[in-house]
Amino acid sequence: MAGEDVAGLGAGDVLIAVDVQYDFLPGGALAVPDGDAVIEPINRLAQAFRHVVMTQDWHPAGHASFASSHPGKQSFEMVELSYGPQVLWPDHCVQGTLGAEISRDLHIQHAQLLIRKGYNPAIDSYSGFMEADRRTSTGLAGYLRERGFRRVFCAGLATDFCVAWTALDAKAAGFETYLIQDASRAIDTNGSLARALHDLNAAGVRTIRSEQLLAS
Ligand code: VGL
Ligand code: ZN
Repeated sequence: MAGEDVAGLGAGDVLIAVDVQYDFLPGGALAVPDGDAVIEPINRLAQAFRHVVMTQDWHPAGHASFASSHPGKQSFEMVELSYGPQVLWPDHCVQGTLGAEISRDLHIQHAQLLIRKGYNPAIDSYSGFMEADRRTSTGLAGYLRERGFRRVFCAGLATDFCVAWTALDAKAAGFETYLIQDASRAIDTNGSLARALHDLNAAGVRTIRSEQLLAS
C-alpha cells in the first residue's frame, strides 16, 4: 500500500541512518535478519535529504550489555542492571574492530554528523539521543535543535531496538518523527518488534515507507 504522501522534503528535515554497521549485517556478530536489505533504500533516501546524520554503536570490550560480561548468562537473556532491565547481546560493535565500522556500501558522503553511543562501559544506549539510564544525553537533541530541524526521519538497524529508541527520543525531544519501515530491519527477540511498533504508535511516531518520500 502506498500510504499517504508526506509533505515534500526540505531544509527542515534530517535523515538519521542508525547503526548500519558490519556486526548487524549478514556474517556479523549480531546479524539482523535480512539486515543488508536496508542499504539500498537508505542510499536512495539519502539522496533526497540535504541533511543526514548517522549513529554508530560503539562499545568498549567487556561492555555491560554483553552476555560474556555476565558469567552463566546467555545472549538474549535479560538481566537487571543499575538502571533497569537489560537484554544481553553477543559481543558486538567493539570500538576499533571491523564489526563496528559503518558499511562501506552506504554511500552518504554528505552525512554531517556521526553520533557514537554505547561507549559508557556500564550503560547501554540503543537511542542516539539518550543512554539507557534515561538521563545521560548524547547531545544529539541539542545539535538538531541548533541546526533548526523540525522533522526527523529514522531508518536502519535494528527497527525494534536502536531505530525505535532513537525515534521515540526524537519525538520526546519535540521533533515530528517518522520511522521508515522498508529501510529498517528488526532483530525481533521475545516480542520486541510488536512491542516497539506499539510504543512508536502510542508515542505518535509515524511509520512510513520510502515511496511516501520519494517521487516515483
Ligand atoms: C542494537 C542491540 C544491541 C541496535 C545495538 O543497533 O539495534 N541492538 N546494540
Ligand atoms: Zn549495542
